[in-house]
Amino acid sequence: MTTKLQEGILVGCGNPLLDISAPVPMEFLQRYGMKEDDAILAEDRHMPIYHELVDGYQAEYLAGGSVQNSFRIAQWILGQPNVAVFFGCVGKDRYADILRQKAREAGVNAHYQISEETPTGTCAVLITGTHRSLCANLAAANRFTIDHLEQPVNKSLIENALYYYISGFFLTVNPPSIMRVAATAHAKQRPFLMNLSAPFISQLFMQPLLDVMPYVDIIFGNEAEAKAFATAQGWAADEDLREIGRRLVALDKLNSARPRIAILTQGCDPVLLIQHDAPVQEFPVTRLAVHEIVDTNGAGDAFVGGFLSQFVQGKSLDVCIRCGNYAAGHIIKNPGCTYSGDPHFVDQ
Ligand code: 26A
Repeated sequence: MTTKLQEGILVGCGNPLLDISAPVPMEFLQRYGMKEDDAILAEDRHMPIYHELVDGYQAEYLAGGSVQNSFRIAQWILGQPNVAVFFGCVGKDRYADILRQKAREAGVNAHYQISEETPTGTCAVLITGTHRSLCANLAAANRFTIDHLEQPVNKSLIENALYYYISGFFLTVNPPSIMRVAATAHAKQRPFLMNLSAPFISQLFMQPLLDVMPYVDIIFGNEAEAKAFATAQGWAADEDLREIGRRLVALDKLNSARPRIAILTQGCDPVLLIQHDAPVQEFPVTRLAVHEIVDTNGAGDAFVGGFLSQFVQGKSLDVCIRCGNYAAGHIIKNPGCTYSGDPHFVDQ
């Protein structure tokens, strides 16, 4: 990176989770009623998963949480610390210390709210070949309250930011905080970016998602998430992804001077860029050989991280998306949403 960016120009909220990741047989997923490439919230019947992974499989502990992952990747590519500020709630325990340290190492300025009585959230990452299935036990992450954003230091961090990114996942925790950040972005005419995050968000949290949608300048999602949104909206179930993108872009928007953009990923098929009044653009993805793939956990988050690293530098959408693809390709070759060595993205 050549020019120095203002610190804290990117602000986001999310669920800080410690990932507990292990390769498991398909039978493991079936036993817990889970599907490949899905992400769910843990119910009581899923609670034994975490111990089972640690006791019976080769479990690895990795920093996780979708927004925090994206910000760590953006920081890795930027190479200048503290461009990104992250808010979320953790417990007072060893897992929180790990997350704090991993955020700091990556250069993310994490301002955690701390829950005294609830442990830090975890996410079981079940790896089956090139697929992954996520089961999040939010615990302390679910204790996030809007007061945290009202603390004077945090309030001014939000007001001074120029770009805002929040996951759809955070709709399960605290929609009022999302609305607060979205309203600030809107008042200051600064971009507010969101992610569909998982099919269950559209299935179970459609109303808060629709409430925030008028503020959303850029919406990210993958194929399954876009289809789940379409189905929940009652759009034709077999709707083509491009058409879903067009309809996402056409949903009501407060700032009509800046039409919404949808960016839809589809695994190793091309990324779609859908803009109002323009042909859909496709960005190819370099297909990795199976032996190069360590796990696909965090690929979508890394895509967003790469995108944000360029977006906050005012780069064109073309460069942002190509960097997203670069970042996703890199982290797939590493465990969880982690990187190795220096980034090698050339913006041309
Ligand atoms: C509310 N839920 C279900 C979640 C998550 C989540 N991050 C926030 N909220 N479920 C899984 N993740 C994170 O997604 C990453 C992979 O994209 C996992 O922690 C994992 O690092």
